Amino acid sequence: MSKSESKPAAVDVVVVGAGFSGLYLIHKLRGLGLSFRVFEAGSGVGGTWYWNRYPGARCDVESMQYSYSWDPQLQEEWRWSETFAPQPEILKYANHVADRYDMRPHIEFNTLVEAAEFDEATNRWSIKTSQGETVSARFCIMATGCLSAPRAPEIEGVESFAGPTYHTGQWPHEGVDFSGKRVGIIGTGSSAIQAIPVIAEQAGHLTVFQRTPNYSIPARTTPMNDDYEREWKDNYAARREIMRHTAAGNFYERAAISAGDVTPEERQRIFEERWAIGGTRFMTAFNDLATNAESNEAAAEFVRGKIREIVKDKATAERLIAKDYPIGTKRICADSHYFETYNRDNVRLVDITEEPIHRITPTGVVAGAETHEFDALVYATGFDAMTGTLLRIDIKGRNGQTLNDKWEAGPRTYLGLMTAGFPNMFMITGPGSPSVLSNMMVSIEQHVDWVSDCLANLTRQGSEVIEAELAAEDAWVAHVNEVAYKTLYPKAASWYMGANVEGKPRVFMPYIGGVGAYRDKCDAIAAAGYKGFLMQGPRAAVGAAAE
Ligand code: FAD
Ligand code: N01
Repeated sequence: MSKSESKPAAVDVVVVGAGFSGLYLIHKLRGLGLSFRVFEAGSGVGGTWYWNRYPGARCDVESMQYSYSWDPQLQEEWRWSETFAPQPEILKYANHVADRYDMRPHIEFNTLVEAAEFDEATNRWSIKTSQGETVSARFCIMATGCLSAPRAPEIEGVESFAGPTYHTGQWPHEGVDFSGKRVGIIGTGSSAIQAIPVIAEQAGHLTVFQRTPNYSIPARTTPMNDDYEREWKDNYAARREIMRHTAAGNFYERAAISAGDVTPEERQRIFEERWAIGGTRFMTAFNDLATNAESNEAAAEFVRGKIREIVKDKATAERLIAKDYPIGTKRICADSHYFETYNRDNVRLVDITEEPIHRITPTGVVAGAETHEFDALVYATGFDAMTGTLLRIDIKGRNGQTLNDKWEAGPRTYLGLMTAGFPNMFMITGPGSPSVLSNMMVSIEQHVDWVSDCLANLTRQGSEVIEAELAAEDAWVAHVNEVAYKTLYPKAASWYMGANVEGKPRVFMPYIGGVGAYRDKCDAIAAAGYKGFLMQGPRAAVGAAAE
């Protein structure tokens, strides 16, 4: 008997994905006593940290903060080696959690969910997997991740390159030896900025193809200090609670003043202080860097000055400096010696706005008037973020409507948790929730807690179906938009806006109203009988009763 044959063909819940969202769901669903199955495309747990094994990959949220908070024992026992954990250690942590809580028997690995269809006659989802199985479930929870649909560059001849090619988001498990090799890397986002310094140390020569320069702050990761770790552990409960109610889910000092409230000298001093501390908390040096163009420009100019100081070749420095979008409106990067790497003799920057890539050939890349010959190519070209992974699944809701059709003009959700017309399908950190604008561990836990409380409620009520109301969804989409356009974020052609994928609608996808404020809204909606959600079932119509 095969593994899946020993599993029930009908369950209460199907979970798609075994990253940090899927693992926490296992813990919660077990607690609720519901029957469930978990499908994972990869051969192991960890999601992002399973797939993104490129050299230099690490967290840019402090290790003490980027971890689960749901078991005090776990957070007391686990020890991080550095202030910002490297990818192998985060993956080890995910595996530790899976083993410690005996989660693996619930997960079916190497199993891609290809399709999910809601049957209105039975109020159940029919979920098809790559193993040829169809599973029936009352609820389907998409724990599929926001950054889990990697994109290769759409460049003529991309398939023709004769040497090995590597996408940062699908890095080989056995690692890659670039020693002595001529390597080309396309992209200068967060992944590239982490990978470039490490690859440059190993490769014979590295050529970086940059389309848009990025702002990056030194991460300044250090070995974990015992006293620092102890202080965190002694205060974990209180700090975690504070984090849940902050703007971005982090325990960082956030200034209460505008950059315009201080003298230029004081502003410079504060930026210097943040630069010296390192990491993305640079963006909380003042309270209006995301909203006030002048304050933002002061921060951007400070970083430009740093790049000019670090990079010796003036022309290269100018090419590395972002000038036409506000700092932070494309995901701010955290690096370890990124700009310094351009001072190496074996590294060259090609600005493809000056020397466009014409095509990839079997031996290299033709850009401008030059042919660059390579032994290997790295695509650090990012993801079809937030919606890509969901839309790669053939999802059909009421009346056979596909999610692709419904989201043709951009994602539409209520709270980033559900989308009208697709009953009983939840998304963890879906578009319209703070997700990628936050410490995702905090947002993942909040969503998983909310969804499992909701399932417990439905079970208690005897309701079979929960569905977002269209009017509530429309109001939420309008709110998400309104809040976004009060900030500088829409000014950048970022993946937050869908701008990195040709033809993708330009909609600001995450909710920027803040992790704490968002949590309060979700809690208030649940307390009001799941306002804005319709519920149906043999015994209760909770949503209707609350009207
Ligand atoms: P994922 O980890 O993406 O897991 C989703 C899982 O679902 C994957 O394993 C995938 O294989 C599986 N899946 C998807 N579709 C299907 C399908 N159809 N069938 C079966 N399985 C499927 N966040 C931070 O807060 N701080 C950071 O420092 C940070 N660093 C990051 C660095 C990188 C390189 C990347 C790419 C992201 C980073 N993030 C960071 C965001 C990160 O994605 C989240 O922190 C978190 O790991 C997401 O967990 P998840 O379980 O929701 O999704
Ligand atoms: O992807 P990206 P990523 N020709 O989309 C370029 C998280 N993360 O994997 O900017 C040439 O940011 C593209 O250019 P442009 C984090 O949330 C976190 O680096 O579109 N270039 C860009 O430079 C992050 O934001 C960490 O003009 C092409 C790059 O490729 C998210 O994951 C580390 C191209 C893609 O950058 C995604 O990061 C890593 C083409 N055809 C990731 N297509 C932490 O440190 C694309 N590009 C926490």
